Amino acid sequence: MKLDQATIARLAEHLETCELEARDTPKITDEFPDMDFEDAYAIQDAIRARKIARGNRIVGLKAGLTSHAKMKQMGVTEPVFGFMADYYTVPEGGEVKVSELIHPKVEPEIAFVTKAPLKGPGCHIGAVLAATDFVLPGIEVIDSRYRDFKFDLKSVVADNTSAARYVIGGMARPAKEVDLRTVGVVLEKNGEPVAFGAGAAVLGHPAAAIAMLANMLGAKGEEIPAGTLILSGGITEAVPVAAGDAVTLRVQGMGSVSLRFC
Ligand code: 0L1
Ligand code: MG
Repeated sequence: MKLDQATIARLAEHLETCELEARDTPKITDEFPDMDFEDAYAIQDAIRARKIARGNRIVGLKAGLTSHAKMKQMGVTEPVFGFMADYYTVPEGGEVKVSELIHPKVEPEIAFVTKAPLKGPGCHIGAVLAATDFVLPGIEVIDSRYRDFKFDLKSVVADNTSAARYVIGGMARPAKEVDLRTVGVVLEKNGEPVAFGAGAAVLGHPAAAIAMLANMLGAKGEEIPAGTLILSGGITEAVPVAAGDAVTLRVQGMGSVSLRFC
């Protein structure tokens, strides 16, 4: 680690305040170019601890930047991992207040819910499928706290991977009954299809993103507990949204899920 505890705490407070006040900021590596990934995840953990101390619950985990489309869109080369707090949750068909966000975008995802713990190292797609209770469609609303969505991987990890809101819904299906590589998704904005893809866009198989998360946590002596909701990452590039927009995700064989922006 390159940063001391006081700096980690200060950066966590800064980034979380930007989130809560919907204010943007330059990326933190401008000030701390030598910070490493351990520092970045320590800042994310400190943000999580601040929320828990305030009475929020952590209701899920996420993988981000898991598709080539997203990596190309953001100019990065590796996946990242974050968490979902209780107030990020939007009910199916519910509203997201744009005034609470900076510059939201939506992305189509496959959500996993586990029924057994997953622990790395050595976690693989087979272990993930065996430990998955069901999968279902999810829309993630991302909202980087960095000005103009301009960041590098360490800055985005510290910023809890731009996590902001999410909705899950549609039809929950046992993972073994769906070919998650060929499953097709259509993202619609105001009734118009705006992005299309198939599950294989996520690291060849969305379960591979969950295995990567288990392996990353395993390296720290942690595991994904049974009953965890995990968003496996955007299948397409992210689509900007504004007040008045209605977004629907249709996933082949799994129904649809929607939200609105007001
Ligand atoms: O969930 C995601 O893929 C987002 C990861 C962070 C990068 C971004 O803000 O696009
Ligand atoms: Mg995402």
